[in-house]
Amino acid sequence: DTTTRQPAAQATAAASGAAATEKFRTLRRADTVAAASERVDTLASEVLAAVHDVIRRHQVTYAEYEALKAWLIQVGADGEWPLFLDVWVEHVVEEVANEERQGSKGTIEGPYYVPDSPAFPVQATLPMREDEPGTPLLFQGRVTGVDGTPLAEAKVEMWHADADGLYSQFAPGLPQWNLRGTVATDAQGHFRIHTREPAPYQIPTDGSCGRLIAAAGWHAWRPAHLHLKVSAPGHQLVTTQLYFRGGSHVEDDIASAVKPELILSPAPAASGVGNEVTYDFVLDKA
Ligand code: MBD
Ligand code: FE
Repeated sequence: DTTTRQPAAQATAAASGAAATEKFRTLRRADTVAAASERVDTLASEVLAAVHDVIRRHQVTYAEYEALKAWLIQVGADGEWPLFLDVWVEHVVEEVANEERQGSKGTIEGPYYVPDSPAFPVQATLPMREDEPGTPLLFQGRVTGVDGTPLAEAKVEMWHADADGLYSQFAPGLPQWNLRGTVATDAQGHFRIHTREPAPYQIPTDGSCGRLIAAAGWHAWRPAHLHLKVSAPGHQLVTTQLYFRGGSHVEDDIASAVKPELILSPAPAASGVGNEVTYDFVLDKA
């Protein structure tokens, strides 16, 4: 009975935030922009002007200004800048970045990606505990180019939360690579991944992001989702997420990262065990 099962240890905002901040520091792309000073001037000036405008229009008080200062300081102390930015800002960056793409839709990466997960051939079961909870899910499909050519040397990287909504390496007590793996396609571009259906994800309620959500009267939930990065030589990598039709918060994701093309409708598996779903990826040329 998964509904009464407790996580092995309590996941705290400070612990998952610190892990996400540390991962970002060590893993972020080395090609970080050496921005022209004009660009910095334009963007910084406009962001500040937008803040000034809000203060004037809403007659922001000194008490409110100091509450903001205290909150911003605490976001850093909790290590929650990756969470804050990926939940409330990244979706627009992704929209702008991938406007021109013809192939599969992408969406935000979020704070919990870790590169170099264990690699598997065509048919794989993601690393998981012996008694891994959740409905078994067979996720299978094909990777092609925009012109329909099967992509034989494609990589399908998947990572997702467990049935308690927890991510390995960001919550205590989980094996390092739990529910994270990289699967290769066969000569026809096919892949098959056995995993467990994830649970919806709740933003930690005990950190700064949780305090903002509570103070504003918002909810703290993302719908259950599978994260993916799909890539192939000579093609653009797609970072995406897939959701489950009818699942909680598919219609009101706190991170605004759901698109209609990204909703799966799994059916009972032919094997009789759990569910299965087919989803094909189309990659643009590099
Ligand atoms: C997640 O699991 C996630 O995918 C995002 C974008 C933000 C917070 C938690
Ligand atoms: Fe996620």
